[in-house]
Amino acid sequence: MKETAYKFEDKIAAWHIGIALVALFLGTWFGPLQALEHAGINLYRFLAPGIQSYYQGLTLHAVLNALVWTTFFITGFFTYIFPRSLKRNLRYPRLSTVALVLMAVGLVMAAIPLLLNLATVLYTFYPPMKAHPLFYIGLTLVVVGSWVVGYNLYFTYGAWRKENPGVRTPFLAFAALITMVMWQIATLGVAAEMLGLLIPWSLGLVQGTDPQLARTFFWFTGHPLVYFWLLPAYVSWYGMMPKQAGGKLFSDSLARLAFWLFLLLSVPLGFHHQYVDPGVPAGWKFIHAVLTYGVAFPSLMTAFTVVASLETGGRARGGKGLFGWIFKLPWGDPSYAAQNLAMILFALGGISGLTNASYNVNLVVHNTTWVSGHLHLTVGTAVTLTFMGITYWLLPKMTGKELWSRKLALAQAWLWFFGMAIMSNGLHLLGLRFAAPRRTMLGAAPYAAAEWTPFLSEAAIGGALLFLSAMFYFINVLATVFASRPLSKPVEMPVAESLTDPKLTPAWLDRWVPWLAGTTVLILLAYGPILVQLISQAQLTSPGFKVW
Ligand code: HAS
Repeated sequence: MKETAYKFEDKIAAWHIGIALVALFLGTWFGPLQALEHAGINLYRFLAPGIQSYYQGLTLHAVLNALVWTTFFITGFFTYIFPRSLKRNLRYPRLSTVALVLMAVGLVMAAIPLLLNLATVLYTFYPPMKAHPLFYIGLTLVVVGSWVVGYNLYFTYGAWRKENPGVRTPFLAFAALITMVMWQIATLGVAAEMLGLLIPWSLGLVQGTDPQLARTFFWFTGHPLVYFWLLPAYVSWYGMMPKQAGGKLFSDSLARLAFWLFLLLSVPLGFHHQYVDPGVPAGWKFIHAVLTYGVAFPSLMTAFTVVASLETGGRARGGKGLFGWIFKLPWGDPSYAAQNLAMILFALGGISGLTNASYNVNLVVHNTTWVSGHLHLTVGTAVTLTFMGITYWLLPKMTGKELWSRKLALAQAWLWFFGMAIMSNGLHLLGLRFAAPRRTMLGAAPYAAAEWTPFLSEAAIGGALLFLSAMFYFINVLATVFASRPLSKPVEMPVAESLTDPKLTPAWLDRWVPWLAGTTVLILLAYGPILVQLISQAQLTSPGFKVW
C-alpha cells in the first residue's frame, strides 16, 4: 500500500502523540523542582507559582509523565504501526475518532481538579485520600478510550485474518495485539475500583470506602500497567531496532513466546506491591512473589534475544571478536542510540525490580527512595528514552521533514543516560542505606540527616541533567515540526526481518485460545479466592481525607 493510504491513521496517531508530548513537557517541569527541593533548594514559588504544595507538584509530575505520556504515546504508536504491519487500513475509522475524543475529554476532566489542588492524591490515588469526582471519572474515560483503541485493532485484525487465512500474523501487529489484550484484562481491577468504590464515594453516594480492597483492585491493574508501558518498547527492541542496526531478529519464535508469557504472567502478581499490607494473608503474598520471579523470565529472554539480534547487525557492519561488534552498532543514529542506552539502564532497573520482589528484602526498601530509583530506570528510562528514540524516526516520517538536529538528539540521549544513572544511583543508595522515605518533602524533613546530603545532591545533579536533556528533546521536536527542511529521501518505518523464516515458527505461537484460557485460569487461581474474601469482608466505613 502507498504511504498516502494511511492518511487517516497518521492524523489520529499524530493527535495521540502530540498530547503525549505536551503531557511529558508539563510533567517534566516538576521533576527537577522535586529533586532540588530534596537538596534543600525550594524553587516552587518561582517556577510553579500556582502550585500549592510539593505534593500537588508530585501528583502532577507522576500523573502526566507516568500515566498520560505513556498511555497516549502507546495508543498513538500502535495506531501508526499496526495498519502498516498488516498492510491494511483500520477497520472502523470512526472508532478511532471516538477513542481519541474519550481519551482527550477524560484528560481535560482529570486535569481540572489536579490543577485546582482538588486531586492531590498522588498517581496511585490510594484512599482514604479523596479526590474530586472529576479526577476519577476523567481517568476512567482515558482508560475506556484506550480500550476502544484496542477494539479497533481487534476488528482490524479480524478483517485481516479473513483476507489472509493461514498466514502468520506479522510480528509488529501480533505484539501490539497482545499488549492491548493484556491491558484490557489488567484494567478490570481499576475499573472495579473506580466504578465500585471511588466514584460512588467521591460523589457522596456511599459514605465511606474500604482502603484495603481499593488498594488490591488498584494493584491488580498497577503491576501489569508497568508491562503496558514496557511492551511497546519491546515491540521496538524486537521488531524494529535489529533493522536499524543493520541486522535481523534473532528468533521469531522466542520473540513471540516472550509476548505470550507477558500475557500469561503480567497480571497475577500485584501483591508484590502490598507485601506490607496487613489485610492480605501471607500465603497470597508468597504466591505472588513466586509469580513475580516468573514474569522476570520473559525479560531475561528479551535480554538474550535482543542482544543476539543486535549482534547480527554489528557483525553485518564489520564487527569482529567477542565484543568488537558493539562498537560497529549505529551509535551515531540518535534513534538507535537512545534505545540502546535505554536498554542498558533497564538491565540495572530490572535488577532493582528483582530485589524489590524478594518478600523480605522488600521490607527494607519499600516506600523508600530506592523504589523511586527503580521506577526512574524502568518507566523513566527503558520506556521513556525508548519512546524518545522512536520519535527520532517517527517525527520525520510523519512530518516529511528532516530531524532538525541529529547532534542535539544524540546529546539528548546521552544526557538522559548519564542524568538518570546519576539520579537513580543517589536515590537507590539513599533508600537502601538510610531508609529515606519516598514521596516526601525531604528538604523540610527534620529527620533528614547530614549524611544524606551527598546523595540528595547527587540526585539533584542528575535531575538537573535530565531537565536539560528534556529541553533538548522538546527544542528538537518543535524545530523539526516548525522549522526544519523537507526530507532529502523518504524515511522507512523500520521493520526487522527474522533470521529464521517466520513460517517455521510453531503454530501454537499464533493461537489465541490456549493462551487466553491459561491467562484466565492463572488469574482466577492467584486472585479469585482472596478477592472473594476481601469483597465479602469489605467495610465501606473509611471517611475521605484531603491531606494537602
Ligand atoms: Fe517494578 C515497583 C518489581 C519491572 C515500574 N515498579 C515499581 C514501581 C514502578 C515500577 C513505577 O516486586 C513503583 C510503584 C509505586 O509507585 O508504588 N519491577 C519489578 C520486577 C520487574 C519490574 C521484578 N517495574 C518494572 C518495569 C517498570 C516498573 C518494567 C516500568 C516500565 N517493582 C517491582 C516491585 C515493586 C516495584 C516488587 C514494589 C516495590 C515497593 O516496595 O513498593 C521485572 O519485570 C524486571 C525484569 C527485567 C530484567 C532486565 C532485563 C534486561 C533487558 C535489557 C538487556 C540489554 C542489555 C544491554 C543487557 C530482568 C531486557 C545490551 C547492550 C548492548 C550494547 C547491545
